[in-house]
Amino acid sequence: MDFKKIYNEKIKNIDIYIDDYLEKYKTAETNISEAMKYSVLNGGKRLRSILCTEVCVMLGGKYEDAIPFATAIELIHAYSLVHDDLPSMDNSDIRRGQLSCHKKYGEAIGVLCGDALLNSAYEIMFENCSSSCKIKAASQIANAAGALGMVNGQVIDLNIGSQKIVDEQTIIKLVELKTMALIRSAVTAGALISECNEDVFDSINKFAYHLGIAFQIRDDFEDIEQDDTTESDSPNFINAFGRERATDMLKYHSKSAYDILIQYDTNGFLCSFLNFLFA
Ligand code: GRG
Repeated sequence: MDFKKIYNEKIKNIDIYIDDYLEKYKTAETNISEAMKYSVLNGGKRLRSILCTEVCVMLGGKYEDAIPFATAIELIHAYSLVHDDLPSMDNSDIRRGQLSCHKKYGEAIGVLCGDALLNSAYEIMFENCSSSCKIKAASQIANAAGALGMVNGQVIDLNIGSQKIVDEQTIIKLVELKTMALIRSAVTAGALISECNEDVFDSINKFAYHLGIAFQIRDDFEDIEQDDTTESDSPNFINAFGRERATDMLKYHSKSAYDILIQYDTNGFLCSFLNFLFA
């Protein structure tokens, strides 16, 4: 399998779908629709949306049923990045190698663009909630993004403030909420939409847990490598657990995710995707 080619095609298909969906906001006749497109279609791995559609298809569901929900998750992810970059949060000028939304359009539009993206995610889910499984998937996605999920993770992160080192429990909780919740909901939404049985759902849910943790540890290592330093300013797996334990944890969680996935992944795409993420 030419993984890179297939992966790029999947990204392209998702981007076309998102681009088409966001067209309707052009009728706003302000620059909000431009800011929305700018913030979503500016690159990114499309990890969450690909997980949602591919898990659904892998478990016997239809791509067409999953893609609106995959789009919603990608819109929520983009909103979180736009707001995370704001001066009151991470104050970042660059996102995905380009000016962050508020740097390009101003801070007020940055706030409003995040709001609009989040609402557009709910719009597309409502428009497509044509079965009880899809309603359940939408509910899990909303829960993962909200005050018991990603938003709370961000609050914990803000409360940690400038402390470089925090205890292991806090790091795990932070990651479970800030990073893993949305990734997990992408996977579980895909599984719910496929209408798989409960045993398969439970197993796929465990896969998502291991994947979410592994993904954040990998991101922490990447941050350190990019900054060309041995230590990051913010608390992460490496300064909480030490390099060696963090490496072991990365191996353990990525292997655990793989071992579950391989039982279901008949066409091999998602296993290759994991290899690509954790190579
Ligand atoms: C503002 C409510 C709110 C939440 C912000 C997503 C987030 C929470 C903060 C961004 C900072 C960060 C490092 C979060 C951890 C999750 C993570 C690794 C995000 C980046 O996800 P990727 O690598 O990004 O999938 P791309 O650009 O590939 O889509």
